[in-house]
Amino acid sequence: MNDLKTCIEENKHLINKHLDEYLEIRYPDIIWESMRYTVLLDGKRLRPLLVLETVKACGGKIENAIPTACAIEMLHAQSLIHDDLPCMDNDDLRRGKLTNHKVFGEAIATLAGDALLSFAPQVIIQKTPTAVKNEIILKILEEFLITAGALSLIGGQVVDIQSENKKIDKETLNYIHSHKTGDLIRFSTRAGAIFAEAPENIVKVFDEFGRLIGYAFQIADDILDIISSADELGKTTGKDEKSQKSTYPKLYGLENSITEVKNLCKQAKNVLINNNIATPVLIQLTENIMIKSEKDKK
Ligand code: GRG
Repeated sequence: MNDLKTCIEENKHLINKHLDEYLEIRYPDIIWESMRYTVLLDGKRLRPLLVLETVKACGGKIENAIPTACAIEMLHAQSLIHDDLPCMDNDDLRRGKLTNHKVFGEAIATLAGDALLSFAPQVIIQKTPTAVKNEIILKILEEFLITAGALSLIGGQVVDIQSENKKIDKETLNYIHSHKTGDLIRFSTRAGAIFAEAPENIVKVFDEFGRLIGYAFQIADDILDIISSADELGKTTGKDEKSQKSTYPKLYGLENSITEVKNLCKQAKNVLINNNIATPVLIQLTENIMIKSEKDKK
């Protein structure tokens, strides 16, 4: 089954089923309701899809990686909840609905993000099949915690916030993109290869593939912020310009940004093809990032 749309829908169904189960409501109900709210809203589930497709590409069993794929989606949802808070991007709309703090208030939304962050590693530990070696679980946990921390997502977000209303150089922009967005995508492809017990050189190939599409994904996201409507994206658009964010299109212009997305995606495809580990879904996913950034030309 190679059609990307079908694959995305099947993956969504599988991941949502497990997220719903893991996030059953306990006492106090309000925190679980708030956690569930953003996690279960209609997102693309791109990161879980990358985990599971990489497992398949490496010949592993997807059931071993489902808890980690869900934990990554929880971490992603946590970053969205906190990113939308008034003290950060101050947004009202996410995944086509009101943001978490608009529904539950700032205190519960902040705590829901915190709770997701500490619940996700518990899911990895408690729900990964016992057949998976402890050393793999430990490696995944280490990489999860690094990705969630100051060396990665938080570091990227901090530099992003500090760069508002400032002219920044290419290195700083690179730091923001690769840490704020790229690292979670990179961890998703790495995790897939690690669960499939792929040899170190193949883990490195998926690391590079994840790095390239992660970078392209953030540039494409910034392009879409300029060329799309809120209805199409399910989140407020034109925000980067309003808050004087340092983005690739701002620094290099729209046309150069589209060219850069194309170059990165071509490189990403070549990394898979040259190492004989390309699958139709991974290739189509990469092409999809490219196509999205070109939307304005149609
Ligand atoms: C990890 C403790 C901790 C804090 C997070 C707030 C923060 C620090 C980082 C912000 C990270 C962020 C929101 C980056 C933007 C990434 C991005 C392009 C999101 C959109 O992803 P999609 O398009 O969204 O996959 P859906 O809704 O489809 O999942």
